[in-house]
Amino acid sequence: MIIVGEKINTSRKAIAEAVENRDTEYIQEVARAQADAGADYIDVNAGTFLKREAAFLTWLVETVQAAVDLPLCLDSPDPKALESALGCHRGEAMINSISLEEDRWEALLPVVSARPCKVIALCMARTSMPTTAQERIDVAVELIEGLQAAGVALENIYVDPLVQPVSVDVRMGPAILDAIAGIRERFPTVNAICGLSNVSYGLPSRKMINRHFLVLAMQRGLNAAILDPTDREMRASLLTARMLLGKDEFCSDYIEGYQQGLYA
Ligand code: THG
Repeated sequence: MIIVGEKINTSRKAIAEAVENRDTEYIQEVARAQADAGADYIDVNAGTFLKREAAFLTWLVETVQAAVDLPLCLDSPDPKALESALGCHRGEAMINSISLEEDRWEALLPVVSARPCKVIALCMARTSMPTTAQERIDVAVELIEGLQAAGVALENIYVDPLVQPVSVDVRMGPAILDAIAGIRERFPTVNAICGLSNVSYGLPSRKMINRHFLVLAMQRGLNAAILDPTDREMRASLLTARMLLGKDEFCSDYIEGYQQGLYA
C-alpha cells in the first residue's frame, strides 16, 4: 500500500493559518508526524488561496522537503502552480490530479508528460460526474489511454474512482468498489488510489466508515490511499487487512504494529 498523507491541506483551518503566516515550524511538524507514521508521499494543497496558490504551494514544497526526505503529492488543478512547485521539488512527484474535464486535461497533460512523475487520474467525465461503476470504468479507460498516448507509463498512473458520499446514494459504495476491481482487472499495472473521507460525508462516526471502506477497497485492488497516517485505528485496519490479503510476508509488519502498541 502506498500511503499519501493528507493533512497539509488549506481546507483545514490550522493549515490555512500556518500557510498564511509562513509558520515553517508547524508545517514541518505535521509533515514529520505523517512521515514517522509511514507516509510514502505527503500531499500539499494550497487550493483555498486561489491567486496566491502558486507562491504558497511552492513554499509548502520547500518547507516540507526541508523536514522530510519524501516525494510530495502536489494537489492542484493549476498548471502554473504545479510548474512553480515542481521547479523546487526533489525526486519524482505525484501530480494530483488530471481528469477528462476539458480545461483540466489540456492544462495538465503537458505538465505530466514533460517529466518522469506519478499522476492521479481522477474519474471526472468531460461535463459530469460518473455515478455507476461502468461509467467510472469508461472514464478511467479514456484517461489511461490518453495518458499512455502522451507517453506516461502505465505504472505511473494512479486512477481515482472519485469517491462520493454513500449518504447521498447507498449504491455509491458498490459502484466505487466495483470500479476499482474493474479498472485493475483491465489494467493490472495501473494503480488505484482514493481519498477515503468523502465516502462518509453526512453520516455520524465518519472515521469508522472510512476505515471499513479502506479495507473493502483493498480487497478489490486498491493499492494506494490518501488518508491521515497518524490516525492509529486507520493504521491498525490497514496493517491487518494487508496481512489478511497475503501482502505482509511472515506477518512482520502486523507484528511490528503490535509491538509498537498500535492495537492497544
Ligand atoms: N482524491 C484526490 N485528492 C484528494 C481527495 C480525493 N484531495 C483532497 C481530499 N480528497 C483528501 N484530503 C483530505 C485532507 C484533509 C481532510 C480530508 C481529506 C480532513 N478532513 C476533516 C474531516 O474529514 O473530518 C475535516 C477538516 C479539518 O480537519 O478541518 O482533515 O478524494 N485525488
